[in-house]
Formats: sequence, C-alpha cells, structure tokens
Amino acid sequence: MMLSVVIPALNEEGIVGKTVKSIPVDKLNEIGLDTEIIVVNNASTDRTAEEAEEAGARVIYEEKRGYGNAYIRGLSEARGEIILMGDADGTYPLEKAHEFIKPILDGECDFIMGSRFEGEMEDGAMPALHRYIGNPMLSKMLNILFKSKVKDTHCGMRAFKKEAIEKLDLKSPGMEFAIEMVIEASEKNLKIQQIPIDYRVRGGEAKLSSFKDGWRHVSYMLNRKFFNKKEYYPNSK
Ligand SMILES: Nc1nc2c(ncn2[C@@H]2O[C@H](COP(=O)(O)OP(=O)(O)OP(=O)(O)O)[C@@H](O)[C@H]2O)c(=O)[nH]1
Ligand SMILES: [Mg+2]
Repeated sequence: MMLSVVIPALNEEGIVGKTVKSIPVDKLNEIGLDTEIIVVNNASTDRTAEEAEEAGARVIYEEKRGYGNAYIRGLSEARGEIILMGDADGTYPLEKAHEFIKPILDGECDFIMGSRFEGEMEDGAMPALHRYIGNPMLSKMLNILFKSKVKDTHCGMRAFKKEAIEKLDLKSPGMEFAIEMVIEASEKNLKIQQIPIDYRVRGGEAKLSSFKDGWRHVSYMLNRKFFNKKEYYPNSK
C-alpha cells in the first residue's frame, strides 16, 4: 500500500528540507507502506523547490497561488491509497506519521484530524490571538452552523483515505480550504477521528494573515450556510 504525504510550501527555504526529512519513511515501510512525498510550490521566490527536491520530495509546480489551490493540485497528483497532509514549516509532528495514520490502517475511520489544543503546544507556537480567540471562535461557529464536532478545525495535520477524499467537493483557493474540507467531510458523513498532537514554533515567516484570513473564513461559512454559496472566491485566493 502507498502513503502520499502532501505538503504545500510558499517560501519555506531553511525548513522545508527538514520537514521532508522528518517523515519516517523507514518506520512507515515497516508497517507495510511505501511513501511518496509531494511538495506543492507555486509562488516561492527562494530555494524552496530545490531544497524540497534535495530532501527527497517530488516537487510540483502549481500556477495558481494559494493554500487551497496548492492542496487541490497536490491531492490530485497523489497516488497513495492513504494521504497525509501537513505544513512545510516544521510545526507539525510529521515524524509520528506512522502513529498518526494508524486508525485508518486499523479500519477505524476515513479521516483523521489532529487536535493541537489537546497536545503539547510549544511556547509561541500559536499567537495568543489565534490560540484563545480566533481558532476557538471559528471552530465554535463552524460546529454550530454545520453541526460538526471538530475540536481544532484549522489543524493542518490530517490524514484520510484517498477514496474518502474523492467524495468531497473541494474548491477553495485560499486558507478557507481548511474549513471547506471539514464541512464537506461532515456533510458527506465521513467517519472522523481526532487525535491530540503537539505543535511547535514555526521555522520561517507565517503566510497566514490573521484578520484577512479570519474574515475569509467567517464570510465563507456565512455564505455557504445562508446563501448556499459553495464557490465563494473573494479576490480569488
Ligand atoms: N504552495 C503554497 N503554499 C502555501 C501558500 N500559502 C501558504 N502555504 C503553505 O501552507 C502551509 C500553511 O501556511 P502557514 O503560514 O504555515 O499557515 P498557518 O500554519 O495557518 O500559520 P502559522 O501557525 O503561522 O504557521 C505552509 O507550509 C505554507 O508554506 C501558497 O499560496 N502556496
Ligand atoms: Mg503553519
């Protein structure tokens, strides 16, 4: 069986190589999985692509900018029956990939979400504005509007069966892709399991813009819920 690890990367020179190398290919092999690592780059102006390739990843170039566009492309290129997603910035414990995906291998679920609020969070890993206000508020809003029960709706470390993800209609170009996936997964009744994970301080600069992306999330949810608008692309990405 094959596992595809899909990583979007925008100007992550200095950390993307370490992130790729942290994936425990040997341990995954011991549990019967071949691993392919896909890094989706689009607008990087630094050595992100070269560094990822040197570390052993297959680098894909996506013309359209944005976190969602990068994932949509990466997921369509993935050949594995199981897919793991995570940031290129060293924040997520990808070195525990073999433990993280176990519930899927054991047939317990289709979709695994990490939960950073239940794991160990390094000091400074998440700004207070996101930790105590932004993330809890957006998660609460999503769970109320879409009747889901996800604790950390913006967690970027997730895994799923390819056949399950193919049931989801994913088209958000920007960061709101993260919640579109959760909403689609609950509407399509995927069996979701949530696992506590640790979260570390980022290497390199954040690409998320707190207010702009926060607002995109709120307006995405309101438009989808009250106007049944599933293609909401304010200024595209
Ligand atoms: N290819 C591509 N990758 C992107 C783009 N925007 C963000 N990314 C990557 O997507 C991942 C998530 O972005 P981050 O800036 O880490 O956002 P975040 O994790 O919500 O915020 P932090 O907690 O500050 O790291 C990182 O690996 C980025 O390099 C983009 O436009 N294109
Ligand atoms: Mg990140």
